[in-house]
Amino acid sequence: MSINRLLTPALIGKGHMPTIFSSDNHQPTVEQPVATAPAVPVATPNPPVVIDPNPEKHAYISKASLKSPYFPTWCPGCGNFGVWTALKNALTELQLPEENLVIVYGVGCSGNMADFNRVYGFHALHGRAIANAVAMKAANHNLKIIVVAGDGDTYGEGLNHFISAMRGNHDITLLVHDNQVYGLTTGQTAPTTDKGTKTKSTPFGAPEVPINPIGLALTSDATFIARGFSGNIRHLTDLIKRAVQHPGFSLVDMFQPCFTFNKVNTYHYFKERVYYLEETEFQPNHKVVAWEKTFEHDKLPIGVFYEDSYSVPFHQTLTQLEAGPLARQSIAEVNMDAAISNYL
Ligand SMILES: Cc1ncc(C[n+]2csc(CCOP(=O)(O)OP(=O)(O)O)c2C)c(N)n1
Ligand code: SF4
Ligand SMILES: [Mg+2]
Repeated sequence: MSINRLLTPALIGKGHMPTIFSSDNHQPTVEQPVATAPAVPVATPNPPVVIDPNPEKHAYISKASLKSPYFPTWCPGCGNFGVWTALKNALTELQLPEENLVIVYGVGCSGNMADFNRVYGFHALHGRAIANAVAMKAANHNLKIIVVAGDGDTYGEGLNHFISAMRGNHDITLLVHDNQVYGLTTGQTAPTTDKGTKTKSTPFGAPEVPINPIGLALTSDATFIARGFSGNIRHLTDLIKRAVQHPGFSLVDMFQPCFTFNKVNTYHYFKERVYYLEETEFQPNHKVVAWEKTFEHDKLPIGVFYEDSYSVPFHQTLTQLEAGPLARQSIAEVNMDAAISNYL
C-alpha cells in the first residue's frame, strides 16, 4: 500500500495546505536598491506536491480506483478469483465514497487480497480480523467495514470474536472464504473440513465433525446470514451488496474451492449440489426453518438464510455515540484521572 493510501482526508485536512506566503501581506513599503551582484546559477524550485487533486469532491469507488499495482498470486483456478470479482462488482455497484470504506483482512490466501485491492485497509493478525473491525466501527461508526477472511481465521483461531460480533450485532460485513482447508499453510484440516476427509495434517481422515457456520450464526443471533458460491459471481455479488447494506452484523459464508489442496470440495462438487433458496418457497425470516436448511448435505442451499428486518446495530444503542463518532469527539473535557482512580 502506498503512503498516499494512508493519508486519509481527515489527516490531510481535506487537501487544504496552510498559507505560508501571501503576496498581499508581503508588499515592500520602501523601494529597494537594485542588486548588481554577479549572476549565480538559479536552482529550479520543486514542483508543488499534489496531495489531493480534488479536495472538495468525494471520490467514489470504481473499477479503476480499485486497481492495485499487484496482480493476485493465487493458484490458477482458485475460487478466490471469483470472490474477488464479486466483491469488486459489489463495491462498484454500491457507489461508496472511497474514504468511507475500510476492508480488514485476515491471514491466509484469502487475506492476501489486501495487496490486490486499492482501498483503505488493514491486514490483521491471524484470527483477529473481526476484533479489529469491531474496534474500527466503534471509533468511527460512519465507516463501512468489511472483513475478508478464511474459514481457519474465522471459525478456528478467531471463533470467539466471530461469536461476540454476532451477539453484539456489530455493524460489520464478514466475508468468509470457506475452502474447508488451511490454504496458505498448504492444506491442513480446517474447522469446516468434513469428518473423514484426508488432509495433510490428517492422513487417516479428519477426526472431528465440522463447524456449521450458518447454524452457529443462527444460534448467536446474527441478523443477516447468507451463503454464496464463488462459481456464481452474479449471485455472490448480489449477496455481498445486500450484506453491506444491512444495518448490523452480516455474514456471507462462501463455498470457495481450493484448487490445489482440496480435491473433494471442487467446482464440480458444488456445481452438482448447490441450489438457490430464492427459487424455492423458503422465506429468510424464520430461524427454525433456516436451521433445518443448514443440515442439508446432498443438495446445498445458497442464498439468504435469515434476515432481521428490525435489526438495530450495536453503535445505535450507545448514548456515548449520539454526539458523533468517537474519532470526531473532543477528549479535552474527559477527566481520565477520575476514571482511572476508580481502579486504583
Ligand atoms: C497467530 C497465527 N497463528 C497461525 C498462523 C499460521 N497460519 C497462517 S495462515 C493459516 C491458515 C489459513 O487458513 P484460512 O484462514 O482458512 O485461510 P486460507 O489460506 O484457506 O484462505 C495459519 C494457521 C499465523 N500466521 N498466525
Ligand atoms: S492454495 Fe488453495 S486457496 Fe490458496 S491460492 Fe492456491 S488454490 Fe487458492
Ligand atoms: Mg481456508
